[in-house]
Amino acid sequence: MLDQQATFAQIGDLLERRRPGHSLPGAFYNDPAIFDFDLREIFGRSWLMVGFEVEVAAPGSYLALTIGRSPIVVWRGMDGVLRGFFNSCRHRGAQILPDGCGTAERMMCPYHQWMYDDHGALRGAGRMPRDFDKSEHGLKPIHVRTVAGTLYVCLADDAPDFTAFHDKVAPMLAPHDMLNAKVAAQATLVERGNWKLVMENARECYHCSARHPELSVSFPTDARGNFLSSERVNIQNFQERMEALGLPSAPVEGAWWQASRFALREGNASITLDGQPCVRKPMCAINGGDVGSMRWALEPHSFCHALGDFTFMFIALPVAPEETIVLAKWLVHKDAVEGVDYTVDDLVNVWNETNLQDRDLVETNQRGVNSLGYQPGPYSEISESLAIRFVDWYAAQVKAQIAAQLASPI
Ligand code: 3BY
Ligand code: FES
Ligand code: FE
Repeated sequence: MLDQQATFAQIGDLLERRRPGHSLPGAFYNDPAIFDFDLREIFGRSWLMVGFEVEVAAPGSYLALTIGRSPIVVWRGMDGVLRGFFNSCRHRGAQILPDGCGTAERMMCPYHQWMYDDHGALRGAGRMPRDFDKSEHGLKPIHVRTVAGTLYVCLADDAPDFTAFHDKVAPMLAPHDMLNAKVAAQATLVERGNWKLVMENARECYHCSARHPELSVSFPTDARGNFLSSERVNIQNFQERMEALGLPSAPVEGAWWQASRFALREGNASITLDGQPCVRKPMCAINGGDVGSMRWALEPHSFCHALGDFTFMFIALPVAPEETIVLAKWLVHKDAVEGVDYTVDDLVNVWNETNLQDRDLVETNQRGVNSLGYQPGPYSEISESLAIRFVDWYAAQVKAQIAAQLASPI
């Protein structure tokens, strides 16, 4: 405890001395103690996007993935109710289901075959004493919520309030009909960089025109940091036009989330190699599927784009101080037939290329911030406003958690 308090005090002190509007002191990008802190206090307390409700549509279907060092599972019970659990056995802690999607009416631990039902209750535990109380050894629950077919979890006992995010964003996502969709492709990328470098990079388009030629065809890479104003596109007109079509579009945000519909470059209706839709059966058919991009993003780890023809999800999952997994998913209309209405190559092309290009940039950034010569540098207020928003949010979270922990009795 003393050690932990000393570490907290050091982290707090380092943050106190950071220069506003500048990248973080180097330790925030490579120090193991700060990484542990991030897993516990940031990823352990925030709402995190994990995928789409269609991945857990049928009774018994589950989605298992590892957040930091915590395997979790979102599981639809046989009664149709979605529940979430730590995917760790209550015997000696083994991970029960492997990461991925599947279907199970019960969950059996592969180690000593303890058996749990779809409510997380322990039903079978062989060779335990007569008075062993199974009811004391159910799976530990986590919070699960959905918003218009998108899926979120929070591992904390007390989750941050979800209401405003849900209520404001649900009507914006609803026209994209994500409950009548399917995951058409997924990609996992291992990046040799701290998760904050992954996210800072994901939160700015300062580098986009130079480094993302494919994305730059359709994406307003010249726009200001929040994509809401640009010399080329009159965003106000665009949003008014979209609202008139019944698509809520105006920017909304809370401390840990943001959402808005923004215009693609003139003449483009999707984020594809030629800027034209690549799925013949649209998810949102309004205006012929030409509806710009409905973007939503959560601190600490995600951004998504819902276009007329597909939806793209990007989430960052920290693995080690200098290693992060980027998990990407592409959603299309459930009736779109591969090879007839779309090809996976066309669907994934731009974001796959973009993610690979970003991986290089993140790894390049990591090598430089590890240098003895690294000194925090200034963000561009015009082009990196969302990166500033991300580090400010992070710093505020860290400070709040440190204050709470240092104040709590030992
Ligand atoms: O946050 C976003 O939506 C985008 C996607 C490309 C780069 N990044 C700023
Ligand atoms: Fe799961 Fe032993 S660790 S049954
Ligand atoms: Fe990028």
